Amino acid sequence: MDSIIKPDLSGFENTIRDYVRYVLGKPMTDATSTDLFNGVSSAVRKLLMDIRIETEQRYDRRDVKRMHYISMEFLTGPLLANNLLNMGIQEDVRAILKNMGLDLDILMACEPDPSLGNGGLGRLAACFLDSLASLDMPGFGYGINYDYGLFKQSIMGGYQREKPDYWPSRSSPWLIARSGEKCMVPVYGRIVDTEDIEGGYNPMWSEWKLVVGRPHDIPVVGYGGHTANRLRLFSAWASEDFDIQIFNEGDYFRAVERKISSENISKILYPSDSQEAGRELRLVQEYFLVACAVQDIIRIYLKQHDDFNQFSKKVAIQLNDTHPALTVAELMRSLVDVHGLEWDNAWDITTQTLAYTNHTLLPEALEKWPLAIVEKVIPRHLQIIYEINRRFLETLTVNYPDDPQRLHRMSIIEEGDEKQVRMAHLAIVGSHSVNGVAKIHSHLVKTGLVPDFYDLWPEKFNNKTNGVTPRRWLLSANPGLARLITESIGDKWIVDLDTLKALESLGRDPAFLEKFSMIKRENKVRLARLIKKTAYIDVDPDSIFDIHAKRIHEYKRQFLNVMHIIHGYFMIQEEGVIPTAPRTYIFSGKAAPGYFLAKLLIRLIHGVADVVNKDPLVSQWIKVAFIPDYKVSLAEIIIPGADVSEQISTAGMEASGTGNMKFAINGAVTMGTMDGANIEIAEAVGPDNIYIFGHDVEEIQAMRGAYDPGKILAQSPHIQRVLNAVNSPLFCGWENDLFFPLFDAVVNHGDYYMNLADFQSYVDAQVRLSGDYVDKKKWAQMTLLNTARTGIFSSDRTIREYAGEVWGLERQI
Ligand code: OAK
Repeated sequence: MDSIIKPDLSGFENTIRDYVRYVLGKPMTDATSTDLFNGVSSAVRKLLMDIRIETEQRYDRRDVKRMHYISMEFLTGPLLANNLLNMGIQEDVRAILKNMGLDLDILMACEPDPSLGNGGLGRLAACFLDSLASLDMPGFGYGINYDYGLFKQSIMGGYQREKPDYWPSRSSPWLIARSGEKCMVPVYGRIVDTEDIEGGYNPMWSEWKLVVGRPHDIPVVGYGGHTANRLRLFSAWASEDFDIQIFNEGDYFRAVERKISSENISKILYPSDSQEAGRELRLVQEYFLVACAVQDIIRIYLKQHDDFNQFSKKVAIQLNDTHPALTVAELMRSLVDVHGLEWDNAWDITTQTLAYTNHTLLPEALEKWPLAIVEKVIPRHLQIIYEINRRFLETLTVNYPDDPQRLHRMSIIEEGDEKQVRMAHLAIVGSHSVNGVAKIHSHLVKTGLVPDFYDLWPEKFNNKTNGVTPRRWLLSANPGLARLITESIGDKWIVDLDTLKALESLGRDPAFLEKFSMIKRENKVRLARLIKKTAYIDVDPDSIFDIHAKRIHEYKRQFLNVMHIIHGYFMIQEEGVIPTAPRTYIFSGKAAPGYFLAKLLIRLIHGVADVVNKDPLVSQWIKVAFIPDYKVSLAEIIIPGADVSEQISTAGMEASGTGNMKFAINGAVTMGTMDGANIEIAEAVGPDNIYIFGHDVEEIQAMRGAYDPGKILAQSPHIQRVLNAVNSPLFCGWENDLFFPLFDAVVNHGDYYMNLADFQSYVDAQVRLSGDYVDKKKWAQMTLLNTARTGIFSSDRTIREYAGEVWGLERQI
């Protein structure tokens, strides 16, 4: 590793003082903690800018290839701690502040989470940006500067309540407004000349309204402080020219209304995770992002080139799921309509530049846009999509002359009562690479999701197993463990996580194991304090901390977990069977505001918690807690405090998971199904260091159609007891039949997520786990091996794979 370049901190204190005095207009004595957080951040930002400018000059001088990661979500989490650690100055800054009578930890706690993402896909994008900068690679993010991020969750009477999350999108110290580089985005309007594109006509897209994209940059500094890339987020503004035109017509209110409606585009992040939003405004958002990004990318490219001959050699674009799939049409439009390239040339450039990552197999999350909406919002793009499809189907006719059914299946346009654009097909046709995010998932993309495309272009398909950044998820989130690791094996792990392997042999050293276990205990104490503060529940740090933290979704099977808790309750209550070890079941996660069953599940968790925690006997062995408002900053406390990581999705449904990796790296033992990256975690840690249960993908597939939960129910008095309790007043009190819909989905509607099929095997695995936990030495060794053997789940490894196999991106040290 190249040594850390520490920036010069001589002016640091003065910058803070100047900020408070000259930006905020206050004497230091009046500054609040938030003022001081902003002051410190602006001093850090100054250092970041020096690195950022040097980095850009280095890239320009070398005319490097750049990769642009286009994503509707970037879930960065708080940035101060991470920036300080990556620049290697956290302790120096702590000392400077201490000298000023300030406490860095208190100031860091003032930073709001920029929650510009829902979950997995958005957090992955943030980890990737950290890895790109840490690997000194020219990789940049493009996203939307939402005024409102993901809603804030509170719990009232056991129910989820949503409140808007108005984060300082216009005043965050990390955002640098780039007013000189705005993008003009035409939207709506109509086509007035529909002549054939090949005829050399430039069809007239007229009467569009113009929206302005204003870039705001967040610098992303890599570990070591050598490289700072940027995440560029666009805010939507009304075009002043256009408003003035209406204004001059005398219609002042219409001019203002139009301004407001344009600015709605970047107002709010859609809160549905793995579910299609299907609203016009969402399509406008997707297009707005893509149009701004493409314009910006081309502008940057043309600063150093006169034509497009080098474009795909200098530019790579990664589409984070299908949300930015309109890039295919927008890049074509730009190259053909704006820059005058021939269609075939433009198409070669487009496909050689673009690559697409799929993040879900769930049918309800696969984007399809009705033609009517696409035509209304972006009529010219629809024409281009038709033309792409026409040519694509033509080649298919050559490849599969007697197979019209196949053409139907593969067409970018889905026929039917309501014709729709299949965004995944558009992304696949327009890209040179298509990847899934874990081995099993990539296999299922090829064989289950789009087998026809795999048959046509097998070489396009590849796997890139996800990863997480060790800087945020170990160095920053778990300082105790990070320190112990560095003391024991040096600090190379921070940039080469595979070196954690060296910890394996220390498992034979009782003193080391003792230290390792003590750190987990301290992290559990820290988590217990959080639980007390947010859920008002006392929990015992010596009990097993069993954690299920992720979005609430039927396929993630929080219900199965709750069934197991209820089962444990009855075993103690009715059968006097005491568990081997006391356990605290900890849940955290948001439900999409419109997802009825997921929200009801949150209510059930609280109902069960109420009964269990109040029961004088049972509560000695089982406690249940729900931590509200799961977000990055809370995950950084929750994950290091876990003994057990619940990763129990129905096999075949979780594309990869990344929480599973964060838990394992922090020494939690996984209780999981053979799904997503759990399979690779099992491979890495070995069968003795993970609890695998339930049906695997093949078994689930074989069962579909013939699966009868009623049969399992009839044969299991335990399951009957659990489900009858769910459907009884026990957990809902006076709110009669409250949980019937959850009961009904499992008992009367086929149990689509197969909770019952996996129940017994889950219970058995949990019993085994409790038995192992009480063997302190064995447990400590297991957890150590989880940390030692999960180095491959660093996002540095993932980014190296993308860089080498998809992007052709090189280190620029
Ligand atoms: C969200 C909206 C639409 C499509 C996919 C998602 C999403 O967040 N998918 C998640 O992506 C993560 C990163 O690849 C995976 O680890 C999760 O398994 C997957 O659900």
